[in-house]
Amino acid sequence: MVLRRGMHVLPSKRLGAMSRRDLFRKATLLGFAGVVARLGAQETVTLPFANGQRSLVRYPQKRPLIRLTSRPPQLETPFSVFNEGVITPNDAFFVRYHLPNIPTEIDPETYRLEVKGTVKSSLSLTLKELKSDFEAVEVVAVNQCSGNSRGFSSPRVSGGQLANGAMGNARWRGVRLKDVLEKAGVAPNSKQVVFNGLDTPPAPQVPDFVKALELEHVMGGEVLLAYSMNGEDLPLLNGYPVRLVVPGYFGTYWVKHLSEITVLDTVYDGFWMATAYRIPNTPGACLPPGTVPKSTVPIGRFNVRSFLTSHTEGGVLPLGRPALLRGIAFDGGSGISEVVVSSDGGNVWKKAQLGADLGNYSFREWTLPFVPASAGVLELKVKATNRLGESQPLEALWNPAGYMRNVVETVKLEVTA
Ligand SMILES: Nc1nc2c(c(=O)[nH]1)N[C@H]1C(S)=C(S)[C@@H](COP(=O)(O)O)O[C@H]1N2
Ligand SMILES: [Mo]
Repeated sequence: MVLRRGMHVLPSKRLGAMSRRDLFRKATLLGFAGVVARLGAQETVTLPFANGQRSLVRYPQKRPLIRLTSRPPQLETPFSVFNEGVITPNDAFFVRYHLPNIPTEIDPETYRLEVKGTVKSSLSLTLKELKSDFEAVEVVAVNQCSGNSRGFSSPRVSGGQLANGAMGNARWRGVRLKDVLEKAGVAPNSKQVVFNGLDTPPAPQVPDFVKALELEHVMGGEVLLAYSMNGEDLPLLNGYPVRLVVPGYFGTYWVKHLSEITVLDTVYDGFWMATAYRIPNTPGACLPPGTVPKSTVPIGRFNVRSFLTSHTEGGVLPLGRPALLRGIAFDGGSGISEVVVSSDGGNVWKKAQLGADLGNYSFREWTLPFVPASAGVLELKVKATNRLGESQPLEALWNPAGYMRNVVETVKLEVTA
């Protein structure tokens, strides 16, 4: 068991004749066949809401992550990871699936990406062709699950009870979907592009996980077919060998193990577009708590969010001693223009300094020197504004799916004399 678990981290020079690909296959296969490895004595964490007890579990290519479910694997990133840097390491990146039948082994030689539907010529691309026949491009972009932070909804709502760790920021490398569609030749009157991956439903009556984007959105050129994440192959659980990257849009569109792209001249009406992942089409996508929406639209871009990462709830700061507050902010693609921090319940806001700009779709670091001036409870509030002037509400908005939470976060610390 221990040997198997360690296999995928052996240094490459000790591998002898085994190729990297052989190793990858073996590692993924053994990892999944060997049940999820326990970390010695089972470690647990408690997320800050009712029934928040979770186990930390270790999957292949991953460090210990917070388990929401195991079939399919749904793993949340421990929040402390977001203080390690603005790029989320591959082994710490969250994992979300809907269907229990996920691929546990993918052969990059036999993998094909089909492009079909209302196109002049259908394509069946190998991984090699995808990498060599189209221009490679990169984007640093946040992937965030629609249900990120759902566990904080009040009144509570059904769905995965996630804290703030169903998000991550990575440097994605791949090719433009636009370029691939141009090679296939999109027929006039085409409307949408539909995406399917290699995971499959457990029974015929369960809808396959299939998503759609507007053709116009795709032809803007920002949507990528990504084969690399932070300079490495995608981890299996994050979509190896190819996933869709839809900068600024919620993770639901970022289809993993992408195998089929279909251009349609109609609007796709499958379950995961027509029924699931929809938000009320009200301002802020919110409703009075406990009510149901009159009409809905598919979820789209992120709203503005910001977090304090350097200090966590319940932490202690010594009175009069200079501290450096640090955190991250992001939005749906216009870019963060300002982050402010309040230590007096939202009366006075101090402007933080913004860190390196890795592009409008990335986490943006912020820092603020701070000297605690009085002993006792200290409440820090963080609020970001984007270049469109959009910001965050002081009171949490509510909708029945617990989507798009972006309240100004408050972290309570203790200042000791
Ligand atoms: N094939 C496939 N792709 C998928 C999903 C899925 O269930 N199957 N879930 C989507 C959802 S809802 C999210 S939030 C992201 C999560 O990406 P990650 O698992 O790499 O963090 O994957 C998306 N892509
Ligand atoms: Mo999601």
